[in-house]
This record gives sequence, C-alpha cells and structure tokens, in this order.
Amino acid sequence: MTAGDTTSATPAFDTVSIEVDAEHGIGWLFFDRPEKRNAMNPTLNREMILALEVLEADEAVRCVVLTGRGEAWSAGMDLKEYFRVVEAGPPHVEVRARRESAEWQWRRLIHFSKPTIAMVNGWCFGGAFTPLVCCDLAIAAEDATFGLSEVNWGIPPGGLVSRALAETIPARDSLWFIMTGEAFDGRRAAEMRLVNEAVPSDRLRERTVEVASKLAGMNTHVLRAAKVGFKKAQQMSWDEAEDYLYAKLDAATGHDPDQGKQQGMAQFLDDKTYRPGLGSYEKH
Ligand code: ACO
Ligand code: V55
Repeated sequence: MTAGDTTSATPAFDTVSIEVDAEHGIGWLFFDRPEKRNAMNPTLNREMILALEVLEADEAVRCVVLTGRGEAWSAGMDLKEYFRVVEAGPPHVEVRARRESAEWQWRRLIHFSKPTIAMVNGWCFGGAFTPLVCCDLAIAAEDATFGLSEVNWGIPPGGLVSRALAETIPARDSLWFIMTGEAFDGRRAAEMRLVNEAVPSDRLRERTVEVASKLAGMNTHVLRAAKVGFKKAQQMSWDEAEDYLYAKLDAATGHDPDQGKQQGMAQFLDDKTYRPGLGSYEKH
C-alpha cells in the first residue's frame, strides 16, 4: 500500500498497490514490481485477487484503472517464478499457480462489478494480454510495446491468451503476431482494436482520467448490467440471449436503487431537459 493510506483494513501488498481517488471515483490498481517489469509471479496473482476484492467493496471506487508502475504495464508471466520455480515443485504447486492466475486475470476481471479500464503505459507481453482483454476498455500510450513473445522463448501462447486474442483481434492479425512473435506499438494495437485508443504518452493519464471519471459519474448499477449482459450474450445463441437479456433487463431496472430508468424517461419525455442520444440524464 502507499504511504499515508487511510484504509487500514486493506492488506499490505508486496507486488500490487491501490490508490483511491475519491474525488473522481477512480480506484487505481497497479502492477507494482517495476524492477521486474511487473512480471506476474504467483504472489502477484494471489494479491490481485485480494486487491480486486478491496476495490469491489470500496464504495468510493466507481471505476477501476489497471496500470503498471515504472516502464512496464506487465512483461507477462514471470519466467522464473511462474514457470521455472513452479515446474520444479510438486504438481499441486503448479495447479494452484495456474488457478490463481486464471482467477483474477479473466474469471473475476471479465465480469467485475464496476467498469474497468486498462491503461497500458509500457511493455505488455504474453500472459498480460489476458487481463488486458478482460478489462472493459483499454487506452494505450502510442509508444507502448506489445508482443506475443511466447514463440520467441519456446512455447505457444498459454493460459487463456489465445482465447483472449480471439475476443478482440481479427484472426489474420492474431496469427501474424502469435506466429512471428514480432512486437507492435500502441498505434497498431488501436488499429486492430486490441485497445480503444492510443494517445501520446504525456496525455495517457489525463485521457484515462477523463474516460474513467465519465463512467464513475454514471449509474453503476446500469453499467454493470450493460457490460455483463454484452459479454455473456457474446457467448450465447440468439435464442438463449433473448431469454437471458430480457431477464437481466427486468432484474437491472427492478434492483436499481437510483430508479435511473424512471428519472431518465421523465427528464426526456416530460421535462425535456436532455436527449438520451446526446448525453446522460441528471442523477438525483
Ligand atoms: N519474467 C521474469 N523476469 C522478468 C520478466 C519476465 N517476464 N520480464 C522482465 N524480467 C526481469 C528481468 O529478468 C530483469 O531482472 P534482473 O534485474 O533481476 O536481472 C528485470 O526484469 C529487468 O528486465 P530487463 O530485461 O533488464 O529490462 P529491459 O527494460 O531491458 O527490457 C523487456 C524489458 C523488453 C520487457 C524484457 O525484460 C523482456 O523481454 N522481458 C520478457 C518479456 C516476455 O517475453 N514475457 C513473457 C511473455 S510469455 C508469457 O507471459 C507466458
Ligand atoms: C501463459 C500464460 C498463462 C499460463 C501459461 O502464454 C502461459 C502465457 C496466463 O497464464 O498459465
């Protein structure tokens, strides 16, 4: 945790850190092993699970930004501590390491209860593509460096990396980078829609805060239903999706403590104070 942090119940982490900007409603979640380029070792994977729980429970946090300390977003799985050390131990050690890696990198992150943005500040390799894709949105520095470097050191992309790629990047581009192992920059990442936008590195934080603040100011309840609904419907047939999405629509509006839908309709139809096509209703 950072010095002067007031949330004393928060565990003290070694490999990740959290900063809460209550004014903007942003929870900053950092890969925090800059000296190892934020490579993901078993400790980091375990701490990320806990950190996501802390951010989920903190009511001041209305949007989470996942980023890296130092020069890297994340240099992927830790080749020493995730592979060499773990493979030298008994089988249950590897089983646990894989489970904890998957637990936060996709399982919890992909349907996280608050909006998530990956702010890619630098190096992003291999295993790091899984949490990248599982964040709802992604903004990269134009000069960030990405790569599916697995083939360069002797394995095919492992974990859920190939599945994550198939969710975002077209097959031609995926296969190009999976097979050549070539690196690419933030502009190329935006061009093939791995990230939403690439911006000059000196504007990365400002632009991310702008997007995160917008989401933080919206109806969290509705955003959750909207994002989870989209992501789950992606995996379903039209028939299944029709049942599921109507069930979620009714549940979302029924559970919404803010009665957003009633306010939204009244402000458009009766008060004529805004247009939903051009911006959001005013929350009371
Ligand atoms: N696993 C373990 N240690 C790592 C990793 C990694 N993925 N990435 C960097 N480190 C360590 C280095 O071993 C070094 O440690 P040391 O100071 O104790 O010697 C330290 O981080 C700094 O690394 P450098 O290579 O000196 O940093 P540099 O800034 O020159 O290069 C770069 C950065 C390009 C990211 C380079 O470190 C690199 O190629 N890393 C590996 C990237 C990769 O292929 N990751 C695996 C993807 S595949 C997968 O995730 C399954
Ligand atoms: C990789 C990632 C993994 C894994 C094995 O290609 C290999 C990287 C995210 O987990 O378990």
